[in-house]
Amino acid sequence: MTLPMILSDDVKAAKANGAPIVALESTIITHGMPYPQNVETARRVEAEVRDNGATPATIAVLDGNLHIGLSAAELESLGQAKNVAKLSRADFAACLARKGTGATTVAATMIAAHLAGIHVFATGGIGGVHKGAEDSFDISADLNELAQTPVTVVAAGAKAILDIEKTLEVLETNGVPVIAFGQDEFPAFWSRSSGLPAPLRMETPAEIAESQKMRSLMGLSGGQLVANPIPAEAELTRDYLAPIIARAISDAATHGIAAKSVTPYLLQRIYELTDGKSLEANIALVLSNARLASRIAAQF
Ligand code: PSU
Ligand code: MN
Repeated sequence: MTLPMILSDDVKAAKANGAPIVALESTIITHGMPYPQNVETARRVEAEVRDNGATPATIAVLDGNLHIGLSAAELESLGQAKNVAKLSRADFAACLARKGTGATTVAATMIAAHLAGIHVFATGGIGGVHKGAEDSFDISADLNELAQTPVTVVAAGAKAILDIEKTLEVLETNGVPVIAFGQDEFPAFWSRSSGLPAPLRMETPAEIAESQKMRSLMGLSGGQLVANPIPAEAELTRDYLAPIIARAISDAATHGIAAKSVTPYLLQRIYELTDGKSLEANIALVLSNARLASRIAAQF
């Protein structure tokens, strides 16, 4: 038995030339944004990576094959598909073994990137500790993955739908470096500010890449979380979002939303309650993360 992994021609060429590659996830396409903005955004993110001198590798499982880099047609069909599995560490192998189709979360994308020898990955926001986790035990597998798989993940922090303070605590317990890019505060996805300091602050892509390499030299497992604040002009303020998030969370409770459905439900509800403004902000921050990730990838 061999691993059914297919590298796109672009990714193969980049690997052969030692050129920078940036991994991109697919759950943001299938579960994070509505069609057709999801496909349009995925294309723009890939273009942003190319414009910044790196090769994009969007990762997904299609009919039992692990694709590292998708064609335009594959991206389009994934973006339109219904009932696609949302894969994390727990169900990734089973999906491949049963020849299924699934979108990769941050955790699964990190695993795939590492298998393909890719060091840097750009996304929107990571999963984290949900509010009320003391009762629900809902803590994203993304945090555990950051602790064990050596990939640098560029995100805009953690969403304010999460308990950000507990998310930072779990990351610290698990030995994950959390690096705010160019500011002291840990950013909160749609907002530049979370009210909480980031454990580390860095100013350059070179420092970030060197820190990851140093971890490997020390034999430390795991990756790094780079928290890149959303561009100021695209930000939604914490004050504006706080009541909207509270409403979305209470609606989720009313409808009995649980487990894997929580994050997609909240994102969709916040999109409705902000008249689409949350999606515009989400697109702007993903593009900005793709840019920074490309600059970091160039340092590896
Ligand atoms: N951030 C976004 N949109 C998303 C997600 C994150 O801007 O759709 C996805 C990522 O794939 C992340 C997942 O890994 O949500 C976290 O889900 P959960 O909370 O169920 O672990
Ligand atoms: Mn969860």
